[in-house]
Amino acid sequence: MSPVLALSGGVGGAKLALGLSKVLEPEALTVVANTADDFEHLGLPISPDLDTLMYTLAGINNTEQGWGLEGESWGAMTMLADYGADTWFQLGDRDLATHLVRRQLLAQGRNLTEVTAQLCRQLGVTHRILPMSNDAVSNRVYTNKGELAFQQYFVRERCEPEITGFGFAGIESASAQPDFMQLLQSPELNAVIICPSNPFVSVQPILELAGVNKALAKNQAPVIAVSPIVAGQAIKGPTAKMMRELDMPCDVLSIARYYRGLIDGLVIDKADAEQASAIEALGIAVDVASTVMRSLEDRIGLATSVLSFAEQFKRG
Ligand code: FO1
Repeated sequence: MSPVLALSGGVGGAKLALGLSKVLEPEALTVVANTADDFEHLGLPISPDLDTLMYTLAGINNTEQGWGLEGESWGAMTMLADYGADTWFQLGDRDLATHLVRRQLLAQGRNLTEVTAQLCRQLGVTHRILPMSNDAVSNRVYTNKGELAFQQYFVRERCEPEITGFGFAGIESASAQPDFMQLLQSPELNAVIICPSNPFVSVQPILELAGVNKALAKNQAPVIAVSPIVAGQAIKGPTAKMMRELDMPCDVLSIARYYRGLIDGLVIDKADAEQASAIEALGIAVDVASTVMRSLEDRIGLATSVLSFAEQFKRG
């Protein structure tokens, strides 16, 4: 079965990745996770998007919170607060175990790909989840309160500062994960799906890794994005707020313009159908679908519809 490559951030991307994992065999799907949100906290290596994908595909994610694990307890955080330690970034007791194991494996000299593969194996995740790179890349958010690391902006400052731009520290010297690169260069690749993740801080770092854009352009496989914006709103997270602050109209046409030159097709929600012809005028094909994923059926339905849209671009 020809492989499909999904590029994903956290929550929204993981929902579609779960849908894709229900309709594609493990050997037919590779999910590449943004790791530019990663940072070190309390001496532990935090990989939010990798963990959100891993927990979601394992069926143990916290669906209400959007991140972390279901059935979590917070004893360690309470004790940390008693010590007067940093608690602005919350790690539940079970989640802490993931980070302790990741810390230990990295300290033994394994790279992030190997560590992720081991954690996934032990959680019974059979589809391949890869970090975009084994090297450290760090999202920098430029704001009216100065430059912030991503989690400082997102969690500590609750996305309140006004955005002026983004940077990706370490991107010039980081290499794209080798299996990801190999797949991008493979003539067997069937489709690339850009999940409905934040274009600026989740998808862009993946695209900016050396060689990725070039390989995407060269590969015959269609590149299909799913809009993270529905009816002028982001389903979750700060995408809509960022667009407004960057003076971009908060709509699907702006998403199309952002990905112009990269994507062959854009999947938009039924609520945005009236913008389809303006997007098509940019030379981007449009599929109108139900993109709001509330249930597992919604996730599977969107995955199925994205895959059949991609089929239409089959060349030769
Ligand atoms: N998001 C929060 O809003 N508050 C938190 O305390 C928090 C802790 C956390 C711990 C582990 C993890 O994997 C993710 C965590 N997240 C938390 C989510 C995360 O910061 C964001 O969802 C992503 O970085 C955005 O993609």
